[in-house]
Amino acid sequence: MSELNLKQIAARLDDAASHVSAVEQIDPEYRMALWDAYEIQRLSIACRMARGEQSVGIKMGFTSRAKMIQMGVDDVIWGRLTSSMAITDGGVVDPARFIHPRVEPELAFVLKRDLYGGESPAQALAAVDAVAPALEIIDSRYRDFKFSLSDVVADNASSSGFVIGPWADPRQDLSNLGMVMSFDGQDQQIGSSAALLGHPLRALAAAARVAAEAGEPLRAGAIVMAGAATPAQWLVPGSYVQLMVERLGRVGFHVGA
Ligand code: 0L1
Ligand code: MG
Repeated sequence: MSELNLKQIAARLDDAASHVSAVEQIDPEYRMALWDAYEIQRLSIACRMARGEQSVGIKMGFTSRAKMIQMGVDDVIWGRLTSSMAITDGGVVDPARFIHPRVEPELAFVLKRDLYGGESPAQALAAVDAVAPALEIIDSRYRDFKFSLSDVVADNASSSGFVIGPWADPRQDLSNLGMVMSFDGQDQQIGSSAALLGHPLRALAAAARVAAEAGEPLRAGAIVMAGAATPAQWLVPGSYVQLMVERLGRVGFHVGA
């Protein structure tokens, strides 16, 4: 696909996100090469950077086996996090910012050292400053949340918002932490950190690999959203969304009415 075509599609997706307006799929027939889809993602995030947003890290998607099987893929996908996607813990999120938002329970890491890709999970841990409970708001820019693999990659892996709770020492057993996401105190999804590629540190090592492969290795200070422990839930206007992670604590946000 020509650079001009890729740029046009990137601008269309950026426009859909910034004007909160759904668009048709770009690759309904599954014909687009994945590297073209990642180039569209890069170009569409570049539009945000040109408006003053900063890169703050990356998000991992399809980190659970169940979601990989559902999508017919055998690797993770990833997207870029920018400063405007950050939501304060306990803050209010205006649902009008999104087309059809969903939320999913995750863990986040922040790095104290660069990662270059190829690290083992234990080596990746040595570069981590802290770990935290986190919630990701995903919002596909495609009509009816319907997409192919390259569609969703081009659309920044549906990344739209993230909320990070209290940072904790990462040198503890993260392998099987209970995670409960509730709306107004009612449990919605119950899972375990083991859903993240079997261990959240594997998701972190995978993040280091994909970022390095893209020529953008993860730097000290970068945030990594490590992937969802359960299926996502539609946001309910007026509700309070909370995630409780065993030993790590709570994170949450209010959804405006
Ligand atoms: O796990 C993820 O964050 C992938 C999000 C992309 C797929 C979706 O929108 O459900
Ligand atoms: Mg996610």
